[in-house]
Amino acid sequence: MPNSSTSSPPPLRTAGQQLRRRSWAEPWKIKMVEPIRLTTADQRAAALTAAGYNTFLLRSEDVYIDLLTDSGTSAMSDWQWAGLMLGDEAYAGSKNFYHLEDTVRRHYGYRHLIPTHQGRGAEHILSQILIRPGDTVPGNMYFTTTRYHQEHAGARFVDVVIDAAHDPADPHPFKGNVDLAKLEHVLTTAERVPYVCLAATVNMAGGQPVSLANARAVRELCSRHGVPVMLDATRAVENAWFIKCREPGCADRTCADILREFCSYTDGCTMSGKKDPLVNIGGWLSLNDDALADKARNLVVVYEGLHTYGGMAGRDMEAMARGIEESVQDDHMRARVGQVEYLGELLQSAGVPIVVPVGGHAIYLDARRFYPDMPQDQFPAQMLAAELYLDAGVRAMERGIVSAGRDVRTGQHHFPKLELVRLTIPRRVYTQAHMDVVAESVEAVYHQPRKPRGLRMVYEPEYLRFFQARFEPI
Ligand code: PLI
Repeated sequence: MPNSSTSSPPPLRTAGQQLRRRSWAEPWKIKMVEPIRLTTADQRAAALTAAGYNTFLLRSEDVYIDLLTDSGTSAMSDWQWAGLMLGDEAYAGSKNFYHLEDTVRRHYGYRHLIPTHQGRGAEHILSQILIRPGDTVPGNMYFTTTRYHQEHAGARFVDVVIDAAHDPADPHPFKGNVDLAKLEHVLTTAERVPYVCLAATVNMAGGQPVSLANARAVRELCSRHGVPVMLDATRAVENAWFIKCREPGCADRTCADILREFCSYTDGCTMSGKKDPLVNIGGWLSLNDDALADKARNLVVVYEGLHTYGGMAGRDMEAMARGIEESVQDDHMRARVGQVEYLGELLQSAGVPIVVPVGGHAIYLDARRFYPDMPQDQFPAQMLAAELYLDAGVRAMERGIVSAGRDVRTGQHHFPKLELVRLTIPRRVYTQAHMDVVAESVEAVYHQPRKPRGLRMVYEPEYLRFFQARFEPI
């Protein structure tokens, strides 16, 4: 792959002292493959109609290149697969739990580990133990399941991310940053703020990072108000990589070192093990406060499983502990984020409108600029994801008005400024050639002269509607 701005090794000089472009490659080779198949246009049209124009409802066998999500879709290493054979499936006190606990303490730094089946399990427990009806939870942009659990526990979510995060073309290097003035306003005016929810990176803004300086400032502000900070650490290692590449004074530090400092500004975290930690299932809740951890352990046995497995098999905990070790290696992160940047560079050079700067786990297409005349309530991003699938069998995900859902108080659609389609890159799964095919397909859809008219929603589930909603073309 060609060098990119943030992930390149130092440029080499030839004898003539001219700068020479050097490529890099992934720090792994492939040991096992899974066949995938390209379908015909007619097959894809039939599959899309059967799926109600919702890419979540497609069968994966009908997908050629699956960029729906990076969640649980990573390829595990041989060392992780070997770990599966060492699963201690005791109901209580599995040795894999203690290995995981030790690994999380070492790399994330929190005192208590409460395992859960995946991220939303941790969000549920955290929301239940901290939130009281009528509370306000500020955060740097919403995430679907996180906000759902906050609202389900009776809170109102308030977005305190910087304005640049809502502008797909703003090149701010840390678009995930909290706007400290907005946060202070909430802290001083809201009746009760149980905690501040800090996500790193910010998924719905395009996988955008938070700077160390901003995390430190959030910590200081919250300490003055006596409010804890809870991190959504789902992609915090990717966030650490961006800090290394973009924040002054951090270039010579390791991701692992930056991660530790970042987490030290927070009081606990929810984690989806299905992202950074390179496993197909799993998650956890971490807390520093002993009494709060006790409360969480009391609840985890009701909803997830015993406090030493929380819904995971022993082998899953072992694979996750090993995945964490691999995820904090700089070489891994260089290749992981580098592949996303590679796709971003291809699309930008073809003039395709994407969110900039390119984020950590995905390329986000700006559906408004694909279909400038389509009203937002005709679901431009949902339509674009459908058109991408029709073109070459690439599966993407809507991240716009459908994902944003409805305001719990008024029942009206949320109308987010960002109307995006996410091309999410699973870790260690696809090659550079797959990225080339994706870029060519996106370019073809962008330039096609016939523009679709949009969609109408014909079935709307009550909760997290984007997963199962059905649509028809207008
Ligand atoms: O999918 P879970 O329940 O393991 O994790 C929920 C979750 C929490 N926070 C963040 C930032 C996420 O991205 C997240 C899950 N994300 C999914 C499924 C995604 O496709 O992005």
